Amino acid sequence: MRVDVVTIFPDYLAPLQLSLVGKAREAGLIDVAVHDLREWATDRHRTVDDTPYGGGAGMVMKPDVWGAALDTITVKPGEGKGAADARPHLVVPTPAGEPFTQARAAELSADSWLIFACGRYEGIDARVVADARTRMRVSELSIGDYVLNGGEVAALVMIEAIVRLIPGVIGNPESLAEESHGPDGLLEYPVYTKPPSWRGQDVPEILLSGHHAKVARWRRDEALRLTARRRPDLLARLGDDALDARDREV
Ligand code: 6GU
Repeated sequence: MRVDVVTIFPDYLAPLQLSLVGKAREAGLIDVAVHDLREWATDRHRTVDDTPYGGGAGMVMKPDVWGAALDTITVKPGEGKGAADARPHLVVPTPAGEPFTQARAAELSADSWLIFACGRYEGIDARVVADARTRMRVSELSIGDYVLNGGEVAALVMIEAIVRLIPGVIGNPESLAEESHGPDGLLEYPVYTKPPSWRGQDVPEILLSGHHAKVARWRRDEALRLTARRRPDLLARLGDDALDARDREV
């Protein structure tokens, strides 16, 4: 997968060199490039924003600068960088976007080329997304119901969630099946390691029993209870066949 990030704060994306995403880069599973939007500004002050039509507070990012940036990054194969068979999917982090979920992360992890357009200020001139839609897939996505100062941190969040789903990035793919927001739609059950007793708290007896079926049942019960308590919205969204009669007793 190729990942391009366009931002006026390239340093904000430094964590992409680290840890899981950094290792995926080193292993050649992903190719990440971070671009400074100001490279496409044309005036002496490298201006990227201007006052909003219709008035109001704040500044709006200029369409001509964003248009030039996206044109350069997506030049046709043969003319420049774009991988020959790849079609870009433009992701625009915005608090006004559709929810970024584990399902969205999984879909995006199958794409061969993602471009993250990080806006600052009051946002990017709306014509940039409209114009991009004429030649590429575009998703405007939000990571949650709160406001950040810009799309950079949201892009980091999304890239980490997406990249760990690319085959080969996570050592043991079974660890993806049992985590929160995994295939069963439940939050993850609590986990324990040694010692068996710590500060007066004992590891639940059943986990020491070696009885695999009972352990599995206990974990499912705990996952169901936790989800009902913390995220009743997730339980309500499960399909009719997701819970059996035994689950419904919990
Ligand atoms: Cl994706 N961007 C910004 N700027 N703020 C956010 C967000 C994204 N998601 C939640 N808040």
